[in-house]
Amino acid sequence: MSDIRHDWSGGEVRAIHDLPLVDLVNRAHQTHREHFPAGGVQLASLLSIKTGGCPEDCAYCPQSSRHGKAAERMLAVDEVLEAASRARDAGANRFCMGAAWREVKDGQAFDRVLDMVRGVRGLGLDACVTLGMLNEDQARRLKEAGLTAYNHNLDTGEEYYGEIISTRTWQDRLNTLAAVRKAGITLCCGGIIGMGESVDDRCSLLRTLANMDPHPESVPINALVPVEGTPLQDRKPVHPFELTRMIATARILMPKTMVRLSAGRTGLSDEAQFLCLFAGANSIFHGDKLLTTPNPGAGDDRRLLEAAGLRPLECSSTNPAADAAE
Ligand code: SAM
Ligand code: DTB
Ligand code: SF4
Repeated sequence: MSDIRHDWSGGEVRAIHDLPLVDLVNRAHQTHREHFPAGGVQLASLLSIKTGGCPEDCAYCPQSSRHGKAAERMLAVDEVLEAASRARDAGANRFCMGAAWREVKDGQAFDRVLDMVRGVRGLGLDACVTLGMLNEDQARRLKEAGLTAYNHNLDTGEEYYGEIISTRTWQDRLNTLAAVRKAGITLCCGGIIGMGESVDDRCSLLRTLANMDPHPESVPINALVPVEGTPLQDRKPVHPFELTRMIATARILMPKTMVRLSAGRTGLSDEAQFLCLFAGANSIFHGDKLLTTPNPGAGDDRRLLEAAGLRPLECSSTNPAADAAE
């Protein structure tokens, strides 16, 4: 069994990341097999419950009001539960809801989110939300409503963070993550590659995540989706091997974590996606839309999984690795 460690040095992380690709992928795949049932991929579904008009200035994000996206109305609980039910019928067992908020504010909108969480859990699905910053009391109320996971990404390494976001600090991000942990909600925390960061910045992000104790239960690895109107609109796509390296390194550093091949799949061939899944990713977003940008269709995913000999992973609420290990 691989050791679960929380004391990785920068040099160690970089050395793993830079292994010959064939060795890196082999080691990551072995680690994956020690901790998870072979061939399982969790399907998660995403829904934007409140789109656009966000006061933050995240350079990658189409939903910032600075990048031209006007605010839309918040969805009603019924609309969300209908979408969740369709997602469940399509094979998803985790339903993630995102709001373009800087932070959670107490009041009607938050109460509605709590109802959505209760409803999604009532359908037998894991429920994850991403609502921006929150405090301990708000985290406690989400936990009481049955929330499985809270998504709050660090996005990039601490050293590069200031190039991407100026309206909130790295420490703000960590404070929210601590509030989520304190409430007993599982953490979903990852980042994006392809924003002009260096390999050291990527390794720095992975090191921060891997030195958390416990590790985040879920680490989404996104490839930037360059959206017109954002400062990063002209960024060139990363090579699929770079994404593979990021995923494989995450798998080795955090053996029991769900590593999610997240945004950016529409730009990847079947072969590239297969490589990422072989190198330790064990979840994808299923459904033809992420929050505001396109994602491969359900038919494409079905064909890919079938051709690769992969099957939707039946896991709910708990991370399957938690049972398999220790
Ligand atoms: N407003 C909340 C927040 O920032 O925490 C939640 C929603 S925000 C859209 C969730 C995450 O989506 C971001 O942290 C970022 O990692 C990811 N994301 C947003 N736009 C993206 C893009 N164009 N490409 C890849 N990932 C993106
Ligand atoms: C995450 O890391 N990726 C998802 C989820 N967490 C919320 C969001 C990706 C958004 C991609 C851009 C868009 O569709 O707006
Ligand atoms: Fe707002 Fe979240 Fe987009 Fe940043 S990533 S602009 S906080 S919606």
